Amino acid sequence: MAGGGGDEDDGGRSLCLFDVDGTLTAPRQKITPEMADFLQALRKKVKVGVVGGSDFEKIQEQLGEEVVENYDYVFPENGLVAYKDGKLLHKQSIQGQMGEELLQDLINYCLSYIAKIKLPRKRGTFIEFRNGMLNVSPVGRNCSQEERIEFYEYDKREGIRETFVADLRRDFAGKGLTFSIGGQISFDVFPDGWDKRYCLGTVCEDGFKKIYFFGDKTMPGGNDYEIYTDPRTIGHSVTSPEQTRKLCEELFF
Ligand code: M1P
Repeated sequence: MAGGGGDEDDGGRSLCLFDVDGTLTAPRQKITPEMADFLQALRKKVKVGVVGGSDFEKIQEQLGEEVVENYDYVFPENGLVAYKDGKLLHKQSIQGQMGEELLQDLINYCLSYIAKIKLPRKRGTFIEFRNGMLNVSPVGRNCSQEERIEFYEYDKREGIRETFVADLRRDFAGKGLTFSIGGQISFDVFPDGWDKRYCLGTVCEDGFKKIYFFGDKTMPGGNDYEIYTDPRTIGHSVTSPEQTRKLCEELFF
């Protein structure tokens, strides 16, 4: 556990914030009906929000068409896009923050870097331009589920993403950019500070006594690390959706 405070429920003035991939669902897969029902039962005890690195379309694909109605807060792209009580609160723009010059330097760098890597397979959509971040995938986001797993295993052995990110950190040092490996086939690039802590700005205005956070990438370098260790949250590190559920049962039921 990271952060301050105890674990007992305090009667509705608590918020549980969940990462998505690896915490509520298997990576990039749909939530199970059991887990979805469990979260609705949890909503009777505390407010429930989700904060993912993915964009809104992917979170909706995984958590269901009615995601903004079914959760009190929905924070795609680390909270750079924010929904509360079914309504869109705000959207950030990466181009506005970074400026076209730096953005193009980064895109050009990534495309030429990818062009030079030989992989078992390459597909399409190597850069996904989102509201508040760029998502860069050496294999390409168009890969199939089998190709995704193949790349993930290859990357674990060869460190493709780790080397790519280390080179970017060296070559873009001092430019105010964060490079974060959160999933299986890609990494995210966003301005410093636009990590998952960004969503805390929104929820802290709502005066919760306790904000719990549950995530699986909580080690330094993981995309849950900053929010997990933030003093405003009570951080819990989990290894699977099953463990998330068990922990919440112990804490809130
Ligand atoms: O939520 C974690 C990550 O999920 C996806 O990663 P990948 O497709 O590589 O498994 C992406 O949406 C990524 O942006 C996100 O951080």
